[in-house]
Amino acid sequence: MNDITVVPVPALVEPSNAAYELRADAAIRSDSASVGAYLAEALRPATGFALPVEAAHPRPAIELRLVGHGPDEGYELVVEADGIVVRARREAGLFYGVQTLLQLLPSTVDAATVQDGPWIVPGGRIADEPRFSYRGAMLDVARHFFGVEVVLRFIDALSRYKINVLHLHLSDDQGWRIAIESWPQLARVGGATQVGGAGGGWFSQADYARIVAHAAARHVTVVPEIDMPGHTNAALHACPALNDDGVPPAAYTGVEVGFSTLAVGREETYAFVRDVLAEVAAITPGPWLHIGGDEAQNTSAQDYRTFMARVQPMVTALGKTVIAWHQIGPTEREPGRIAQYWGAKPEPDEDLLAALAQGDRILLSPADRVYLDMRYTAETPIGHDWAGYITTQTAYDWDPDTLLPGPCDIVGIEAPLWTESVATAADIDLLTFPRLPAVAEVAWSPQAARDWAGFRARLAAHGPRWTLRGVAFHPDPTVF
Ligand code: IFG
Repeated sequence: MNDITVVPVPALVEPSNAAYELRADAAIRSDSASVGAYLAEALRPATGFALPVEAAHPRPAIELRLVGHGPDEGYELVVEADGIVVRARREAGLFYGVQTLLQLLPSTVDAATVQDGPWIVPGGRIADEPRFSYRGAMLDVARHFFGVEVVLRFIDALSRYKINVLHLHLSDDQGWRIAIESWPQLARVGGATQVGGAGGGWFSQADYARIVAHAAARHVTVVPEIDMPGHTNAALHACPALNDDGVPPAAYTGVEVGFSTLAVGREETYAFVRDVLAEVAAITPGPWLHIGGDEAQNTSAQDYRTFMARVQPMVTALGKTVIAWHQIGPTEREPGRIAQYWGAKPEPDEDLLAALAQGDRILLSPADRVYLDMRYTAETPIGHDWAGYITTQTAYDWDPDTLLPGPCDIVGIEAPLWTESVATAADIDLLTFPRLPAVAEVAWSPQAARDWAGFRARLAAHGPRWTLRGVAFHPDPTVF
């Protein structure tokens, strides 16, 4: 296990002189049917091996064992000449041990067709666990809509790097993207367009259930966001009753922000919010509902506080925990809420300071480090630059513990991809790879175990894997 190219880098690697060769007669024995099946399906195309998965086997090549001890998402991986064993307290740990194992095999294992072996795994022991429990990526499906298949592919890609949360930005000025049965016009009318005017779309609740199930099988929790009270033109356009004068604004297909607001003094607004949150909560098994709260520039500070004081308890009453952009900081605090910080240095941020003063837990999304819609350089054909350029090194070379002023309870890190300028799956790939694996390592690996020089050498070895998997990544010269 010398010079391994695993990303995120494991907490502890103890190389040995042994090695294991996976052969055609190999069998997998697994305490977890789902992780066993995942591993077999990941190995079969490139090896061409049958790789039966069995609950009991006299001499399995690979064994996935659930044991009654160890850290929540941690695992131990031991590779010896006569076999490989992954041990974990939970299935998620087995899944993460499998991701590491796949990265210990030659990169050709990621091919969709049979490749030549030998399939050698270097020997040794890895003991690993994550630094942060919330390791997320966000996909904005509101500015440009992306169908289920694109979202499932995004989940496949991020789960290989032990990312365990997918935040879906489901509503904004340009589009409403989740069907709400009690307000059918929301998606039908509010989802009819997108940035630029052509196209649009939305998820039926069955589509959303497919996304949730695919994510769960890869130990990814879905966090739905209904952005309020700002970023609401699509809802206002779709529902005349939400507008104070009953006259809906036109559909918006531009890229400005901050101009829309729900009518805070109108009772229909709270009936709308209650119905929407109830339906979204009912189809979301995860613990969190994201209620947005950013850029409510057309909502007075008092109205914003009034709105949030009424809406946050609705989330709690649904048995969920509030996540909101850190502008929520000054409002009445809801127990357990998470403020998602998206500031960029060096602005002193009153809302963040208020969130910290209230004891909010913090989800870090520093825009000048992890906003995947930022260009890499001035030459990047799509993306923004308001938070600066973000190369893979910029995304990697920082310490979450020293980012914010003063002590705070950091739940983890999330890399948002806003899609004003992102229209295709190839655009998603270009901005996401290689920077999301960099953020994944910041969120998973011990600070002391990681450094840019070592990371870039390891990450460069992932280029061939992405090519084999059809990921149209950016060949960032700071990496390759
Ligand atoms: N800020 C807005 C997003 C998006 C983004 C693009 C947040 C929380 C700029 N809000 O980021 O809607 O427009 O970089």
